[in-house]
Amino acid sequence: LVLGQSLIHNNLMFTKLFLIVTSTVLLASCGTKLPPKAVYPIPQDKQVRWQQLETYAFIHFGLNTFNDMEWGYGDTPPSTFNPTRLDCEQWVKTCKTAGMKGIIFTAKHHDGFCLWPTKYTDYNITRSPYKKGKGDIVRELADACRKYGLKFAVYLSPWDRNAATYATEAYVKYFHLQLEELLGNYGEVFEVWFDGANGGNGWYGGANETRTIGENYYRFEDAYRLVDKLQPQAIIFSDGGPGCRWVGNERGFAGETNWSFLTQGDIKAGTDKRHTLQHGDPKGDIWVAAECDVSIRPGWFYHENEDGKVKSAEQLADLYYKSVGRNATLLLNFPVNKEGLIHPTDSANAVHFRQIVLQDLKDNLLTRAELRASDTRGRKYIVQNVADGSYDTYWATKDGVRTAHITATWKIPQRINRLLLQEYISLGQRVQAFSIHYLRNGRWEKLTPREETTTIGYKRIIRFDEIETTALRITFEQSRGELCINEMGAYHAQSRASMADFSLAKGKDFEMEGQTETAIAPLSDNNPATVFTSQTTTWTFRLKEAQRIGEIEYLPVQNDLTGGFIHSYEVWKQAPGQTAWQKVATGEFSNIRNNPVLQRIVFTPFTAQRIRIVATQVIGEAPIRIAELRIK
Ligand code: FUL
Repeated sequence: LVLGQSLIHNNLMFTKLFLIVTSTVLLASCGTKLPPKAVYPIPQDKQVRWQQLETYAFIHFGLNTFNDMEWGYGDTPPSTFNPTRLDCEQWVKTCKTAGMKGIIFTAKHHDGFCLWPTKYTDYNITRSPYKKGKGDIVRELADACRKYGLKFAVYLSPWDRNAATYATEAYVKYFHLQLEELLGNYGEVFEVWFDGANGGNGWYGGANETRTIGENYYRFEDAYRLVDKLQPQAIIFSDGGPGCRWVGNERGFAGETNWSFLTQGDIKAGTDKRHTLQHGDPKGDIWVAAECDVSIRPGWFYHENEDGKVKSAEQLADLYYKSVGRNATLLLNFPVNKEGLIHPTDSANAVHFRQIVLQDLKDNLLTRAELRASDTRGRKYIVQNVADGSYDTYWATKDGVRTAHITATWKIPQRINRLLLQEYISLGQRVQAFSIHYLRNGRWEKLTPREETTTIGYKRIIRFDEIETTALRITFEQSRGELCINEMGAYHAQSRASMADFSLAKGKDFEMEGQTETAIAPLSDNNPATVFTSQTTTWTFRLKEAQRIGEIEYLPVQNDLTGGFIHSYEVWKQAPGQTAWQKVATGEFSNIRNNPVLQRIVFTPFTAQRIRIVATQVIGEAPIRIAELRIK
């Protein structure tokens, strides 16, 4: 028996050895068949799956909804929470039709009011008239999500303006217990959302004071361990991750250049490193992709006076291109109203938005093109993989090859105005620069979209003015490693969002008459902190090429109530080849001083060579100060 055993053992050893030797020989003979080496940092599988969700919804609902507030103080009685027609299935069906893959719900906002019957505080839904105190909206929404196949997630505010113990150790225990209760009783969640706001003052059980907390006050490391234990598949959001990061603004856009990396320890909650959050850190050592949170209305919570300010389907489509199309996810907020429903305007615009995006990216012209690559790693990594619609197959280059191009050719000319690129991020984010050329009258001409062609990441969609061509060439010019591209698309989109933004800052598409380039620089840099100060009330823009114009956006100076604000305006156009000016719009920006949110003037699109904006009435103190001005 002993002898027999050792014979079997020897035999096994021999077989193992044989296998190792043969597989080594085989791999050596076709070494290029191995995938390229990962370029660190790389995402966890759950981070890849999370990014594949692309668009998901936020729902802000709570006492604020009933008190017309954004940040309740923590002292409003639960009796004011009284939705009369609440229907979580209506929220879920709306979100689903709008293409949202999941919903993140404000289970507790900064006012501390809990929308589930928590055992840890009385400041909760059981003390409200809703279902005579028997309601549990976290449960209702989790169930509705499951019923319609959406993922579910929770927002639990660390800051709590109701809790008497806030800023002491007792509160931290309470916060962790609440987290445990939420994560343990409502099934699977895909994300846990920890907001960075800590405004300081609050009701705090009647103390009515300002409280400050230290850097590690919430013991987030312990909270994260709890999440990993109870919900290992969940992504943790906080300003700096670890699962995903805030994009540094609440307006729904990521940087054109956007790396999915941060440097460990660099971003603290409530940080001001907005530039890093918006663009990522190219030298970072941890994978933390960006999430773009934005509300469909100016506020996060429902306010009746914002019923006329719901973002249009076109605006939402624009944000899709600036978030999902820039290597981030789009977290779109729906403020549920006092009845407990998503308002019909919000729902109509969101659904229409989805249709625009689907329509824009419906027909991938590359599936009918002949594709060639200047380099290919081997049979498993052929260039045809980029147009096969499968995420897991990709085109890759040989070891050491970091620049290459892909050419698509068609027998008949194609009209194109969108290009989609995806990197196989499981092996890291690599591309640092690329360019697009197309065949025009038999020559390769460089395409100059109005945005940077730098990073790609999980997904990048570039919009440009329509071209007609029989060949397109994408050149990957600089990369952190071998190229791994898993999907590419060329499309002819119909939507108005195809009208690219004109970038005043670059002075490329227009000139502003009578103003220096440095003066106009802040106008469309997407940074509300940089302000254009104007001594005049008339601004004339000369377009280098005549363009179709559909919209003007004006963001007044923020955080400064002195102004000056444009209250009433006129817009004039000069058509190509003409000298006469024609008035195309007049109007006013009501309530601009109290609520200096983004203002829009939408026209029936017209073609113009020059545009003039005149402020016919100014409020606040002169001079006029403009944070952003965009002509689209
Ligand atoms: C912010 C919060 O202070 C807002 O109220 C809202 O919840 C938003 C999503 O995050 O920082």
